[in-house]
Amino acid sequence: MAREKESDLSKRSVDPAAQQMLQRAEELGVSTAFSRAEAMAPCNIGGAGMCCKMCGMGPCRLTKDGATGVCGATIDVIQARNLVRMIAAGAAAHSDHGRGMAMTLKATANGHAEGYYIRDVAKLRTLAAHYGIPIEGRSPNEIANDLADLYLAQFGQQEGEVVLISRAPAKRQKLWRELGVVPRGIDREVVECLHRTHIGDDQDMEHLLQQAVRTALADGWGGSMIGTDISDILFGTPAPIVGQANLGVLRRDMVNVVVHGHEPTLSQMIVAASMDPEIIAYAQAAGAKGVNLAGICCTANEILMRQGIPAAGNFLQQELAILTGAVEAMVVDVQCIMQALVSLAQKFHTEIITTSPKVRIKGAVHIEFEESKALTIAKQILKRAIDNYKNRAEPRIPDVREDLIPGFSHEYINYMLGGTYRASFRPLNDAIMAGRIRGAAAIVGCNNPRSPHDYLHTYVTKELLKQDVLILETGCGAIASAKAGLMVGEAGLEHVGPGLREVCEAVGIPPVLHVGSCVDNSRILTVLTQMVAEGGLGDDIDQIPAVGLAPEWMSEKALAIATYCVASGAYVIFGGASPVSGMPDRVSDSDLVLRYLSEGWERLYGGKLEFINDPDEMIRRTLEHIDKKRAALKLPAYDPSRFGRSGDRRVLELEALPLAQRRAALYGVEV
Ligand code: SF4
Ligand code: MSK
Repeated sequence: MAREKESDLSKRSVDPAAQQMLQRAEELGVSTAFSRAEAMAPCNIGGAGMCCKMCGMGPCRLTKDGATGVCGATIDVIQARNLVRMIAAGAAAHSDHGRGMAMTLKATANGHAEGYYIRDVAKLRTLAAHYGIPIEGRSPNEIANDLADLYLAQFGQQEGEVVLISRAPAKRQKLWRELGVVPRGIDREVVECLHRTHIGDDQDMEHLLQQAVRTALADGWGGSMIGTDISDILFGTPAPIVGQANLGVLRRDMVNVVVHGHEPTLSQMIVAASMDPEIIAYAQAAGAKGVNLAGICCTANEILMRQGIPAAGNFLQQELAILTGAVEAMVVDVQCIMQALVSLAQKFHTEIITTSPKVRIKGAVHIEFEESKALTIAKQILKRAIDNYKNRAEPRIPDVREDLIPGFSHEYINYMLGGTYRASFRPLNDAIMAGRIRGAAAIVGCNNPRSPHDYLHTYVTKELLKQDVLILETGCGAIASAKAGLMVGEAGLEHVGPGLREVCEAVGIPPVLHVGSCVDNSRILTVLTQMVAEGGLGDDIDQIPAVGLAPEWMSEKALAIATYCVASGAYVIFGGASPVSGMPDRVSDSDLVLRYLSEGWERLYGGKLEFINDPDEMIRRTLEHIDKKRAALKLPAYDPSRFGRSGDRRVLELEALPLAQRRAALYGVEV
């Protein structure tokens, strides 16, 4: 019986900390996303994208060949409209985050943001110069004011091109112009998606999906990139730092405050406030050693990458953190926050505190964040959490945590490969060209209780590492790898292919690079662009031996990310269900949209989106694609037997030999 229980838990999560908390949820008789997913069978018509509720004549559910909605809409149009709206919502979420960052930069430049200042002046100047903003003889605040104005203008712009498009490879920009998908203004593209999908508007599947691409590009090469740029300018461009991940980062002897969501504006101030002597003294007066901050989801990634603040977990661990009974306050901003947190928290002493003017949850405490009083509000929140410490009952914190080294911004990747005087992507390109690194994979995205928590992320990551594929990760996928111990220097290198291992040992990097949060997928676009610019791997992103994967996706933002990556030339593989799967076994041609996302988009953009459930098939197709791209570039075929005779492994082998043999191996003769 006990063994049966254990195996049930392992079907829900591969993370031992999560398993312990799921066990606790069962003991307490409380529900979690895991148990609710089991109780909630997905609707097969909606899941196939074949239900339309765009007007009051419906909802129309199309389940037979030749069926149409009341208005005559066909299945492919209904599926495309549903998908376009999901992509628009995802792009809106990311981009509104970017807008918030631009407004904070403007307020900082004009002295209206308490506690903020410009930390990365070099990045500010580099970006400003790229856009033709004068920098010589001007103060950082003057330059920042102009950059903020330029970025804010991208949202309401009506004509022309979103300026960040200029950072893509020249050939790609030309293709986008020819195909009519260059975004004109970020808000305009999102609004046009909503307009076109209203009853009686755009009713051509391909034309609808063209607008989806334009909107997604406004996210990846627009709103998200703005979010990343300004976060770096205000809070510092990430560089490697030591961190920890998993629920075991919560402390018995400290007030635990978990920040959750996406925007770094408030969480960075909470980090600063938690180190303030006034707050530390306040916590000590309450009987705690101090305030322990930890993050969930992408807020975690933002403060982990920059300050090494530990990550308590990824998306599916937000409820599990509360189940420890050790969290005094969970402070949330925007995106990926489950409503269920409030009712769960009421069973413990945890307070859920909403802070964004955009997000309220019934039953939560609302303390609205304002930049002009940021530090004051951050201290107010922390004092409230400290006051709650006395209400904590005996906590149950899993003793599970892993070390990691996050902080691989594209600037740092550039620097680490060449050092201060010859920073460049040349060594990375050379390693790929030589076959030492077979190719690259970006493994990103969420958790989804429809598949075992973290299983697909970690399985696919580990298998690709064996095949000498360098991995870049963001979002909840990155936290999964961190918890699995794949982001620590040399740890786990024995499971890495021989060529990649040599590179990791030579450069001193983990084989899985933590690149940031969801909006920081824009960093991956920049890495790919810089690889193109470096030369030797073709003249556009679609020629690079690289694949993007989101094995456990669930959010609409993930679909926007997939779409801008495809339009940028990448092959993208999603695990789990497709929102436009159709039911080709019951309704022929209900997979028209699905096929178009693959074959149609590949013809246009050189990238494609596919949904694959079987992890081994994901890996097979990833490697097949990488090898196909290698062959097209006329690079040597991947051959791991050529590598692995240098680096640390060779040193260890030599050290194990008797002295005479070691000398013979080193010098070719016995000396
Ligand atoms: Fe039905 Fe057409 Fe209305 Fe959709 S838009 S709900 S298909 S009538
Ligand atoms: S938090 S969008 S669950 S990655 Fe960015 Fe994680 Fe996906 Fe939210």
